[in-house]
Amino acid sequence: MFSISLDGAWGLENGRSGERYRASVPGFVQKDLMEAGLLPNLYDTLLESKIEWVEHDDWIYSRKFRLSEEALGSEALELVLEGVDTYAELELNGVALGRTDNMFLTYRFDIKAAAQADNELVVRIQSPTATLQGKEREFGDKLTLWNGIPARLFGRKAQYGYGWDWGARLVTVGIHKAVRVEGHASIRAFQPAYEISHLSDELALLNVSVAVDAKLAASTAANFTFRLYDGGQLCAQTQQPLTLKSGEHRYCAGLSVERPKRWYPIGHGDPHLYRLEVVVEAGGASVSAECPAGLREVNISMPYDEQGRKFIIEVNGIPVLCKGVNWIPLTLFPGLDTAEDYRRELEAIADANMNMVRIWGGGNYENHDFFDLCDRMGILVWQDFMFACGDYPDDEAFCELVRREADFIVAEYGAHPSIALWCGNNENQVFVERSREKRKQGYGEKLYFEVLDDVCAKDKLRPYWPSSPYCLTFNSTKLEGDYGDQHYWGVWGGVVPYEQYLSVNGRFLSEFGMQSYPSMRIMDKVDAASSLRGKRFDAMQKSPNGIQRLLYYTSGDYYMPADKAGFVYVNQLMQANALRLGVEHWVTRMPDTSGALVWQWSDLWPSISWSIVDYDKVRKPSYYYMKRSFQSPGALLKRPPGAAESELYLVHDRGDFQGRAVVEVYDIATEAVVDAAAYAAEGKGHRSTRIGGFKTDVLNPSRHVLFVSLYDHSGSRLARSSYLVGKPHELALRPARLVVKEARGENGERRYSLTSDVFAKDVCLPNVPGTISDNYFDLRAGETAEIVVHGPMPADFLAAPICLNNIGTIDYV
Ligand code: BMA
Repeated sequence: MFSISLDGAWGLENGRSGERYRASVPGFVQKDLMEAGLLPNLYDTLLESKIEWVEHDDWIYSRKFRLSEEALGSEALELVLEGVDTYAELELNGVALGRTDNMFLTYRFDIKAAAQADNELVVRIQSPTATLQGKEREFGDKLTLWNGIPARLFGRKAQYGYGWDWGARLVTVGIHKAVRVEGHASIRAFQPAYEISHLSDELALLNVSVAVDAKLAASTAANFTFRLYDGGQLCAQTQQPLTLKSGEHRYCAGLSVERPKRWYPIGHGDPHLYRLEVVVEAGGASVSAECPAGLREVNISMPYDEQGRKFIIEVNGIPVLCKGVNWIPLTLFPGLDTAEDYRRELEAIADANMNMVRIWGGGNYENHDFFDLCDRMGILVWQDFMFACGDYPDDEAFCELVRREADFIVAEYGAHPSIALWCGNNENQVFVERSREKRKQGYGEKLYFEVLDDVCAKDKLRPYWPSSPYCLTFNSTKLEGDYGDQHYWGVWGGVVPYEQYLSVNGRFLSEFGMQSYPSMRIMDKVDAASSLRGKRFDAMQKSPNGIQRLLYYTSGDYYMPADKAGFVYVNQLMQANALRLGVEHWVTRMPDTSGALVWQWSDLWPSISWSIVDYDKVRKPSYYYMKRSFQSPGALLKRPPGAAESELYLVHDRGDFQGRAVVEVYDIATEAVVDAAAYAAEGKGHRSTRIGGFKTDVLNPSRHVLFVSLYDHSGSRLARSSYLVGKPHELALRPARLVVKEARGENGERRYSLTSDVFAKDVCLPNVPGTISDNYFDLRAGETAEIVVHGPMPADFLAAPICLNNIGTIDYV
């Protein structure tokens, strides 16, 4: 087999004006025009009206390429496009090859007849918006939605492109994945797969299979060899003579593995990976394919209890406390991410003591690089199908297109053990319910309960869950919280105080969030001179009444700072306070609550949003707060509303623990520990255990701060965090003199020791685009904290720590 890449420079023509440009493949028209300076860049937050014209035009991509005699002589010659966005007609040397209509699919066209030595390939992409609006008119019924325009619902194109409540409208047009010519023998093997029919410490029995496309006139005898490798070591093999039929079919065999090593998620064991290789020999040709293989069982356990039913994701029989984030695409240009881009994000996620990422249904299916990293790191993936926040059509053609997409996605990515479950959609159950009142089946119901359910039923490696959230029943979304997974948006969405989190007892919080401004790095790039009322900042806020809500929540926690940077600092801290309260409440409820996934991980443009890492990759305080709250084992303090006593919990989701916890009361007026209590921290199994209480109603919110530490049985400190008795504005902080000393580590990393003369609240190095070992922590007087900054820093980087003590405030509110 050979493969000739057609990636690189292509010609690009505007279908209306005939104007010509240079294009990059993989890429997008908008990206090329931005790079050529013909469209505003993404920090111009008023860009939407200046770029919209692109989505209303047709665009013609073209390129020439040569094929050798040998290439032309191969038995099968195919043009492979891993992704086209979205509606295109293809022509090779003037011969029509076919069309594309789903940006999530890979397309193959037989070019045996059309190919010659000198070739010209033309890809005519129709205006996505005109095409989708045409479909909308044809469908007739009016479909409802949140975010974007109704036309988006009719296409298999990343839904967020039409604008979301955290991102600009940028309706991409392009060839966004690799293009190549492939020549091969009359057979091609692809998408190897495995099912686990038995898994014990002694033995794993696998049903292995591979798809073969045979361009053969008649059935032919073939020999299949399936091999399982553990690193370089062959550990199981089976050979099977089978008869190849013409066309695309799947062929199976059995494989047994002695003393199998299981794949475990982070914190529960080694994420052991095997490699499955398949060789198919037929008629003198030999072709092969391979995939990762992870031996693990995943199921959703839903035992009944007094409240309803728990929702526990079990891996290899272990109940896992799922801690993590919701993932939206990394950029406004879906599909262009590299392994390096993913590595940076996933390492940061794992570093924050998280073990699950939910790929949200309004975005894009990420690629193998993403899942390979999750496989290797032991990160669990909750994978939505790409439907979000709306009524979806259910005519036959649309259902068929979705079936093809799901078949492809499940076969292409299903071998990755990190994918813990497939989920039908994001937040569409409420649309199903609502439309059921006027039609027999709700909009989209057929997709999530028939089409996707059918396809996923064939995947034996993981469960299928019809929607997120979903509470196991039709005719009510009210039970959400007692059954199934829950998106809780009373805080922010319902503008209730974030303390309300403490009364939310969902079984698996797959979404909840609080907004904040991005770092001053971004604010200054967008508009250094403007007040927060500036138009360019307004445009960054896509959520209705966003600025009012931010002021409401921020003023609940803090005095109003005198300047913009001060406001951004406390506003970000408010987000961290809110998320922390919710997360620690849910984590301490394990197993009654077994998941907390923060909405949302990162930003794909300079937005004011729920992200915990901003568009410049500056980690917000929430990132560091979540890292502490998710630490395992952990000791967390929870104060039920109005209670005299705070409850101390040991979180031992990773299994039995025995150690010691200490609660100290620190008086910031005298800079001394004035009270302390020690607790035996013991817990059995995978859960959280209440290990004691601590009287907090007698404490003074202006001067007392609680420090909670957890020690292992040998006395080493595993964790320490601090809690306030009241709100941060109640603390009588004094001006702090922060002293920073810099040293270079052996690997060039910068090490800083920070000290303060008085208790300092939320000490941080702000605006650092990258990795800091810790940030936004409290320092007692005279105490030293050492933090490490990794990676290259911008030239203007200055280690200038700040803390809440020194933020100037206005004096009348
Ligand atoms: C959730 C998500 C998104 C949205 C977010 C913030 O419900 O599913 O659709 O961006 O809320 O509003």
